Amino acid sequence: MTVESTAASKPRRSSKRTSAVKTPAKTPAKTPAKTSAKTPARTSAKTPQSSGPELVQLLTPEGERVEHPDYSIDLTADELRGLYRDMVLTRRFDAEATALQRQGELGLWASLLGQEAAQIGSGRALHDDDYVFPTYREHGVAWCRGVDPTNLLGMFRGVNHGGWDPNSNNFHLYTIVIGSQTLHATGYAMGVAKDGADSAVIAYFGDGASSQGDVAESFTFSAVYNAPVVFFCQNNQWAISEPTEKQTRVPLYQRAQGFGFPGVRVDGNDVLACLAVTRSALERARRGEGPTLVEAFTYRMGAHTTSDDPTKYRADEERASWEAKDPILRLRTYLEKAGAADEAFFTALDEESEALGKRVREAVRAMPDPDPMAVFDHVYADGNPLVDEERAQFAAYQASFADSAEEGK
Ligand SMILES: Cc1ncc(C[n+]2csc(CCOP(=O)(O)OP(=O)(O)O)c2C)c(N)n1
Ligand SMILES: [Mg+2]
Repeated sequence: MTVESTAASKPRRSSKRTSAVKTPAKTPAKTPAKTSAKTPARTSAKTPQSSGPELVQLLTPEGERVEHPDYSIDLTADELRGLYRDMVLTRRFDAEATALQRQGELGLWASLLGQEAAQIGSGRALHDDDYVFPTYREHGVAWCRGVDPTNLLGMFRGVNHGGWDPNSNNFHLYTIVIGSQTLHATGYAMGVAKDGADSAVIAYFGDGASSQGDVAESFTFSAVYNAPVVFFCQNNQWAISEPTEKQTRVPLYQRAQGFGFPGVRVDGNDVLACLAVTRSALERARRGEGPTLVEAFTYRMGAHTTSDDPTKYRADEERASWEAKDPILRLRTYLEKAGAADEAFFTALDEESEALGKRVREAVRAMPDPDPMAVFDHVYADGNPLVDEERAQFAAYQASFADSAEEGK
């Protein structure tokens, strides 16, 4: 099935390849079965969510390399080890952050456990001059962009509002308001097109965010203006406690068709497939052929955040079934079978992981508390009377503690 872009705008750059990206669905996904009014919607809505023949996969959960007619990849042993290292170190960093939250060093943490392949595969598909608009869970993408992992923790410790300069790594600040970054990405991509630049933009968002109006608006604008943007939806099956079947009655990637651009579903636990599919979508954007929706079909192995308890709403068996599809384990199996990595490589990586954990721990504990008054800085470029009033009130409140400490002496 090929979905042609209906965008009227001309491609920004001449290109030898003008054909639209094919969606890999050889067999159209089934529409939900008709149900009687008495049948609970929950049962029928399950069907389109399951992974079907439309899933692009290059590495099976058993670590076997398979081919796909529309997507191929040929990596050196060195590149394969690089992807493995990225995923292992990202997981180690993430585990350390979760532990630091439990020790009271962070206020909150949103773990990416299970989503390493989606993030490293897509992150490594990017060029330096591409621009990334993440959610709050893209620690693996941040890693690929060269953002120091310790910088990701300041906001979660409550000592800063972000922790890095977005323009240093072309990696925007984390966005908590779900879906809003897809509009920022679309606007940015429209600017890229107007500048005649040949870079691309990628927006990350979740299955839950796909229900936001912002996402629908960004799909419309990017399609109509032929914006060079890739929408990378990590369908991790849950939006806090809401399962994906409460967000959509069709597989998410099929939504793109209604907006006039291609959509593709990739095995989000297969780093090779995520790399190949994202690379292809970014190239299409760079050629001036407009947006693509990539749905990375994956699973949130952990809690939504450290404030959440998933045992309240999902079954242990579900998690266990996804454990068998672990993204890191399958690449390790392949590396070993292909003779692309030896014991010395894995041992050295273990040591590197431990060193990263230690560095992160030490950096977090050493983060200085901010000046409480700093919260009023940078609210308005030229100041504002209301903020000035609040600043004065808060200064008086702070001073009251010093006064009572004096009285107590
Ligand atoms: C506009 C908006 N509404 C509600 C929330 C509260 N909220 C935070 S995360 C979340 C679920 C997001 O789920 P999903 O998009 O699937 O991303 P995931 O957390 O699974 O990565 C919600 C509803 C929010 N941050 N922003
Ligand atoms: Mg989700």
